Amino acid sequence: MALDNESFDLLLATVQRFIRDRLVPAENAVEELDDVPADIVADMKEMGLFGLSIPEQYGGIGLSMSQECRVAYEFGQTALAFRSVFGTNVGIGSQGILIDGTEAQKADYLPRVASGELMMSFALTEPDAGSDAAAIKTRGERDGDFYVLNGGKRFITNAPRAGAFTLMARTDGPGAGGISSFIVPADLPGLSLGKPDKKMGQRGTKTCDVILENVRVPAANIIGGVPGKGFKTAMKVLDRGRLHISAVACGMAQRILNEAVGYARERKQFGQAIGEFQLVQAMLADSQAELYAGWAMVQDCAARYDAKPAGKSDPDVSMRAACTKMFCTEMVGRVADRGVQVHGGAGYINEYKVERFYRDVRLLRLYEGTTQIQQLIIGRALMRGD
Ligand code: COS
Repeated sequence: MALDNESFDLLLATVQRFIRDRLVPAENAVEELDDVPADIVADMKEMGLFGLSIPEQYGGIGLSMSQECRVAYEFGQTALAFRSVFGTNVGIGSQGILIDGTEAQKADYLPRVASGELMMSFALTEPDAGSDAAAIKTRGERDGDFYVLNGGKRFITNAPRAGAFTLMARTDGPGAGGISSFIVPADLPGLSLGKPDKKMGQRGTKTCDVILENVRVPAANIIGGVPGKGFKTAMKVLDRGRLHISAVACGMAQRILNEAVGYARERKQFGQAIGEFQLVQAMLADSQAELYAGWAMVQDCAARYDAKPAGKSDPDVSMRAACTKMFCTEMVGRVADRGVQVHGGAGYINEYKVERFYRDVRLLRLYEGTTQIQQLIIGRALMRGD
């Protein structure tokens, strides 16, 4: 699945214009409102951004992983809250259905996901199960043609905006094999939301708890129709998501580097632009070289992802996605730190955006698997000899 080159180039040019003319000028408004303005969300729907990764047969644009990463790189170059609005529809919220869903589930949900009419969100994490995803406690008890869900999900991105969740619950014994993935409409009786989380950064993104009290979900809403496969579905979704986040990290590194270079050219000390000093150039050079390495990893891994059979997991690609996520998200942390350093005291002041980006990128090393979880995935793959 991929969009033809000519159409993709047009899409990319439209996205670049949209980011430059609409999103960058609205960055401060997002920060103040702690939300993305409704007219921008409407434009995103109009542009088809909610359906970037959904195949054309379900009303989406049908980008390949390589193309999706290229678009994610562009959206990484502005406030991360913008991408987050449609990010779960393109990625972790909908991909479980696309990868492992039945034909009926795809036909029922994906067209509404692609248009943005239905916002979807991914509910795996719980208060006692973050990195140890196979330890989730949310239960799904079979009752005739239904499952009754009880439990709680934590830090769920876009939960306040979601019309439905891809939600993992335990339908059988302990461990990964006892977990099923459900499509859970947000308006089912017994489903409620916690207070919005107050976060270190990424203002304008929405996360909160999801509480399930005797929520009756049709058994037909188990993704793929077969219980016990939900953990693997979640892992496949995350492999893909980790690549997408890596591309976002590279985009943000590019933006921060641009800000730092711009400042280094303008700011004068000791009678010349600070960028003329080799110690400042060294910081810029380290950031450029690391960004180049990270983006090369994203492109290589996305090409490998596209080359494997669709929907099948490949341990080598999973391992490389973990390498890429680890490197790119750590890399953007270093680039952001240097970006602040190049700005000197101004880098600590809210008026300059590097201060905000420094806080925003911190999350990238945590969600969709911490750096330590990526190390664990890579280390295990090496020991297994994948
Ligand atoms: N694709 C397909 N299947 C996978 C897979 C992948 N990428 N990774 C693991 N599996 C399969 C395994 O092959 C195994 O299958 P079998 O039981 O048939 O052998 C099963 O899933 C269980 O795997 P494993 O034993 O490796 O599970 P662990 O409990 O040890 O957990 C980690 C593995 C730590 C990698 C997993 O829990 C994880 O990714 N944690 C981080 C969660 C996360 O990213 N949370 C963020 C939430 S979203 S913001």
